[in-house]
Amino acid sequence: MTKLPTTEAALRQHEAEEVWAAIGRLVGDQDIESLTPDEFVDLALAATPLFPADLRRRITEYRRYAPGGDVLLLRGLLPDSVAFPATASSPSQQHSGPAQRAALLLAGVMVMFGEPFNYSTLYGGRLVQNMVPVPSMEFTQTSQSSTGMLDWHCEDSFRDDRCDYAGLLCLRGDPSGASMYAQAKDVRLSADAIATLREPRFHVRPDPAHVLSGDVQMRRIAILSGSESAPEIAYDTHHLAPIDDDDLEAASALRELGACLDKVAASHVMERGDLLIFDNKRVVHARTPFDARFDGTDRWLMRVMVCGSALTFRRWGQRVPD
Ligand SMILES: O=C(O)CCC(=O)C(=O)O
Ligand SMILES: [Fe+2]
Repeated sequence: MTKLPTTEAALRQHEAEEVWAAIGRLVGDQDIESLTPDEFVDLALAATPLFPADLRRRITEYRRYAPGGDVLLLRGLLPDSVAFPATASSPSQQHSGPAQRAALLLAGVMVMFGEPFNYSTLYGGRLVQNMVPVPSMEFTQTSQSSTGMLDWHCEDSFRDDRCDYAGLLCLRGDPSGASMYAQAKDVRLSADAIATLREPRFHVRPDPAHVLSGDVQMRRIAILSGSESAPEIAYDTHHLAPIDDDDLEAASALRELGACLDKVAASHVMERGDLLIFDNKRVVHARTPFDARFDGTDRWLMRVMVCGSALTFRRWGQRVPD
């Protein structure tokens, strides 16, 4: 397994303490859960200047040219002294106390990438979702899984307005649950396979984490697109297939791609205070199995998805589109 393709930046403990205290002052005695999604993001915008200038500079650099790779790892964001409540028991569980402050901290970083959003069909439309194990979901292909591998996917490939970036903040780690990443620009395949993957010969089924009413049409897509130096990718191990069952060339190119992703994969075990941001158009990700205890001490990540395009955001006309 190769090293994570990333620029890494870390806050020192005293910087993390200062940011945490300043965010505490910003929150005051407000219950963040009572804010509308837009009010919450306005508060997150007020949190942005509280981060050290070097961290903000790294983010700008990453957004422009991603010099260190398409994954950005920021570390040490949560001071050691903070005690978090029991791990949330569902993706849409509300936050209390220090978990509210962590959610705002995460949003305060993510708002530097664009507009935080969620779909109304996903985890109650909450802007800050919990990636936590849920009983009886151990082997699903959703963030609620644990004992089973969460296989290669991009967030919401079935939507053409899928997020540009996603950020995962670790409140509680698990030594066996590794986050895995593969960059589209590292994919090496035969010229024929690449050409096939660049054609719209595939379609993708909705992600099972979404609660959808009625039949949603499978989206017709090319797997690879964009420039050769910074190619984009839409991929999902389980929900993607050639449109035509007889298209053996497309099926074979997909298989080759899957094997190549395994080869170029990098992994990182998230530790408390890590914030991992990935480019959802240029990176495919996965998570290795881990054991869930369901006793409040399980792995707990918070996620915020971001729309980096003001144009797309205006088209939605709301922060939680359908
Ligand atoms: O838990 C992780 O590391 C990633 C989770 C994830 O990819 C998802 O929920 O879509
Ligand atoms: Fe994911």
